[in-house]
Amino acid sequence: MQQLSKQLSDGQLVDGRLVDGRLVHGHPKSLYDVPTKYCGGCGHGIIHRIITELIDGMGLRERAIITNPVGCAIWADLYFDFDSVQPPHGRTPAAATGIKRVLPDHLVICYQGDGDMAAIGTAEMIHAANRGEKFTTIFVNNAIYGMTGGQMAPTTLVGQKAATAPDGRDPDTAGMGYPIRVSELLSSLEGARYIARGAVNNAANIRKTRQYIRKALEAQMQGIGFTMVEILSQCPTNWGMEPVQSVEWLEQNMIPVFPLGEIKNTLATVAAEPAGNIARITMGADQ
Ligand SMILES: Cc1ncc(C[n+]2csc(CCOP(=O)(O)OP(=O)(O)O)c2C)c(N)n1
Ligand code: SF4
Ligand SMILES: [Mg+2]
Repeated sequence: MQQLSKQLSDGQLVDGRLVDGRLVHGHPKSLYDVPTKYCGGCGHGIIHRIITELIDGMGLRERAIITNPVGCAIWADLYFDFDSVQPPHGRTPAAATGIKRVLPDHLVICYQGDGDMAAIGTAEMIHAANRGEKFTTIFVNNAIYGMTGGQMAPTTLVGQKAATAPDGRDPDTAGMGYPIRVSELLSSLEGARYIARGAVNNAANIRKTRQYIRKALEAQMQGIGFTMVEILSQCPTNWGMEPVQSVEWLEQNMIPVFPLGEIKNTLATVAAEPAGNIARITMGADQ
């Protein structure tokens, strides 16, 4: 018992966690200590927690700016105790581009849902990634439009029921298309330097997701181009499930379609060079 007390008192609080000690989560300074509007079992709150722990740990609260999406995380400015902006639906990459270009020494995070990013904001995101804009996108993929009542999103699984697909998403007879794998799509762009996909359905995946986000934020602060972490996240309310069932559903149904891991990692090779490894053509005056 004495040994345990000594270990606890020796532990240091870093990023809101005890390291070298064995217990206790502190409350991140960057996260207001208030009840949230999110439903029980929602993944957004876990993701907020990870982001704020990392911002605290990196000592960047005074230089952090987040662009909040239109979607259930539209409430995020009630929880994040650092600067935030609320652009129109899908336009957060454009806003994040402007902010990062004007304030390059700031940590700029572009928070987006799957409807926000992969439907209405597809053009903004593809071009921001292609230009190698130096902000970090946190892409919350819950395979549904959460805020507006469970309509089909571009990431809704084949066969998954939604308010606008009551018999399940049907690419063949109903022409609803297939789930878009945004991370794989953006990975083909030269300006995208780091893209990973995590999940928040269990402790191991949360831990791994945290590592991906840390890597992306650190790369951003080193001036390396576009970075993104996609996060598979549960929406028990619109999936019509209890929270426990929803984390199992995510594991069994979403992960096989959206595999976890680092999809693209060029951090070691590209460092802070200009985006793109395509050979540049030299054109003389006579050409
Ligand atoms: C221009 C515009 N079109 C449509 C909407 C309605 N709308 C609000 S949130 C939303 C979808 C949100 O889904 P998602 O981005 O997946 O976020 P989630 O709530 O699932 O986290 C839509 C279509 C809007 N607010 N503005
Ligand atoms: S509707 Fe879904 S995404 Fe929105 S707060 Fe509830 S569980 Fe979360
Ligand atoms: Mg969604």
